[in-house]
Amino acid sequence: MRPAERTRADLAATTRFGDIRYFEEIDSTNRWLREQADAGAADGLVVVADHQTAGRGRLGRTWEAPPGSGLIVSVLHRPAGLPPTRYHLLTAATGIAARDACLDVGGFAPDLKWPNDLLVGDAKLAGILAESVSGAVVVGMGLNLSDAPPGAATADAAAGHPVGRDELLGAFLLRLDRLLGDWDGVAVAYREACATIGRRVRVELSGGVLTGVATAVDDSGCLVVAPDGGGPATVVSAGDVIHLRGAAGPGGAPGQ
Ligand code: BT5
Repeated sequence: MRPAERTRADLAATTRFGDIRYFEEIDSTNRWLREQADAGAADGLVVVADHQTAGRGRLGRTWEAPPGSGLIVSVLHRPAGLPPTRYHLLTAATGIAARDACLDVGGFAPDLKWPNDLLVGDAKLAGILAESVSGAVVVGMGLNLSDAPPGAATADAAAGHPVGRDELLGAFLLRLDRLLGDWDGVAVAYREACATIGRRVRVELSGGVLTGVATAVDDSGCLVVAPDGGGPATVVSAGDVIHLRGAAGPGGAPGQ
C-alpha cells in the first residue's frame, strides 16, 4: 500500500524525509537504495515496499515476509560529522525510533537487542541492516506487523490490535529525524533501552565465540563484554549475540 499523501506531506513539512519512493514489489529495498547512493542520491531518501523477493539480512542471510505483512523500509544517510567508527549509531538510532514508534502507535515497547534486533519477549519483531556505500550508509528495517515466520513476533499481536503501516512509518521517520545528528544523545538513549546490557551473552565473532556479561554499549555503539573467567573487557563491533538464560550475578559477575 502506497504511503498516504497525508503522511508524505506531514513528513515533508516537518522532517528531512521529503522524498519517499514506493514499490509494490522489489528484490531488496537496501539493494535499490545502495544503487541510488552510488548514483549520488541525497541524504534522507526513503524507500518502502510491500514485498521483497530477495530481502537481505546480515552475513548473506535473508529477510522473509509475506507480501503486505510488515513495514519494509530503507533510509539513505549521509551523516555529516559522524566518523565511520560510529556508524553503529545509525543502527542504534533506527532501533530507538522503531521502538518509540511502536509505543506511539501500538502502545507496546519492544526490547532492543544489540546490535540490530527488536524483540518482543524472546521473539524477533524487527531486524535492521546497515550497509556502507560510497560515503553513505543505507539502513534498512523489516518490522513484522500482521504476519511473520514461525517463532517471530508481530506488532499486531504485541499491540492487541492491528497496527497501521502508514501510521507506524510516519511515527518512525518522525522519531528518527529527531535523533539523527545528536549522536551522543543516541548513544545514551540506546544504552538506556538496550536489553542486552546486564545479560549473560554468547557472542559469535568471525574469529570465535565469546561468553560473558554484556556490561555496556560504548559511545560508538560497540558492545562491551566482561568475559567469563575474568580478563579484560572485550569491545565487540560486529557479531551475533545470543542472550543466555540466567542474569548477571551481583557486581556484574556471571550467573549460571
Ligand atoms: C537482520 O539480519 O535481522 C536484518 C534484516 C533487515 C531486513 C530489512 S527489510 C528492508 C531492508 N532491505 C533488505 O533487503 N533488508 C533490509 P540478521 O540479524 O542477519 O537476521 C536474519 C535472520 O532473521 C534470518 O536468518 C531469520 O532467522 C530471521 N528472520 C528472517 N525473516 C524474519 C522475519 N520476518 N521476522 C523475524 N525474523 C526473521
